[in-house]
Amino acid sequence: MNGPPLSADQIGSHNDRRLDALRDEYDSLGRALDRRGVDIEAVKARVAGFSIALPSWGSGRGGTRFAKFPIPGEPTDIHEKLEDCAVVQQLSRATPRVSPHFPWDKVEDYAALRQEAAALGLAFDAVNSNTFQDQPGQAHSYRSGSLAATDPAVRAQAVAHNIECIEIGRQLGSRAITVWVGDGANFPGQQDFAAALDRYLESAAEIYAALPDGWRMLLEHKLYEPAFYATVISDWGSSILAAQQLGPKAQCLVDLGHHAPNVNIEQIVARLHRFGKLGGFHFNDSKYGDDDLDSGAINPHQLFLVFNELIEAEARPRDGFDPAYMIDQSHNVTDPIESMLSSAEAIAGAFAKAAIVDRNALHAAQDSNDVMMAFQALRGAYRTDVTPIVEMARIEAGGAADPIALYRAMGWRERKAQERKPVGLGAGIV
Ligand code: PSV
Ligand code: MN
Repeated sequence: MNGPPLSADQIGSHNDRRLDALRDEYDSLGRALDRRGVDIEAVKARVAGFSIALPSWGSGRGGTRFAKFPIPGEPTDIHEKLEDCAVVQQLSRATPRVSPHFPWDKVEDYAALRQEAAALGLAFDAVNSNTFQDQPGQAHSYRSGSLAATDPAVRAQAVAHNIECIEIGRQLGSRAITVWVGDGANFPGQQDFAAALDRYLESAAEIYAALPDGWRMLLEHKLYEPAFYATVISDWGSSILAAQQLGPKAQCLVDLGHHAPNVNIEQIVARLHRFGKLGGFHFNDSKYGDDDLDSGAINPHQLFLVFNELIEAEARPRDGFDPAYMIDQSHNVTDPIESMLSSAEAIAGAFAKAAIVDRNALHAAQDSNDVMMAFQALRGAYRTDVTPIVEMARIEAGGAADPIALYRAMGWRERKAQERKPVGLGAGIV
């Protein structure tokens, strides 16, 4: 069984070259924050305690519906995906869990897979079901929907698949299932909106009933795609209504790319939390639609504002506030390991910025309707370069000062290009 891909020495000697300069930058930032009444050590401790799950599917090159351009050495199965995720975790120390997707990640022996992950320094996060594609040998097609299909046999098959995912997740040590369905319509008149939602709710209740103790069912909404006229769980409103009807173990998952352009996602976060239904996140970024670009690449300010709401929520927890943070990106033009390293850093940075917001000043300004000072409380934190905090937390946890530089220097992908079989051409949204 493989151990972690890098040795402590490799990381240590990389870090040694950077430590003096980093200490200087960290101390200088510490003094600046101290003048603002912020204890840098306390912020660093919060950053050290923050983690995000990696999507198993994000370790391969994604594609658009036009094409996929694989790179030599990309992973071809869950074992190789875990190896790559272990590289990300070792270098970033912010991504200790992997969120698997079935049937993409199916194996014979899940107890062995769990051990394999543990030997690589990884555990498993929420399992994801897939009823948006047909699989070879499958009895019924999902071409006309899955959990909301009109054909009861299709619905039964989709429910059974989700229950199988829960069973696999149980063996992997996972505590949640994320359910996203593409069910919807491409044409006006195609679907009876009310009946489709009824069918979805009935199927979802069967999955809910199979949840083991301590498990959550995360409902992921998405405005459109693959259905281009109407989607059954299209928005946070449909999602929270469904979660409320299902019961306390059902919560909503917010994928940042699954909303109409310009929608105020941070407000959605606050609303879902208000009703104890904020279950998790799929982090990514977008310019136009569900672009699945790297977190913080397009709109880092939005990411900061989302974390600002999360920090508010953390201070005022409702119903065991414990969101599952995950990345969900499609790396079409970059090395997926580099994208995940860059995204983990961007997400941790947004969290750190939100953690240094002067909450007293913000709340006082809000209460006295001092608009400019409320805005300045956020602005002051957002314009602070928190890189030394994130870097110091990472190094102290055993990670690399410059994860992408060390990743390139270790020649991982080149080595894997010799060892792994090439993946095929083709198109695909993942
Ligand atoms: C759908 O677009 C989605 O965001 C869901 O989370 C899927 O499970 C994932 O992408 C995989 O492609
Ligand atoms: Mn998603």
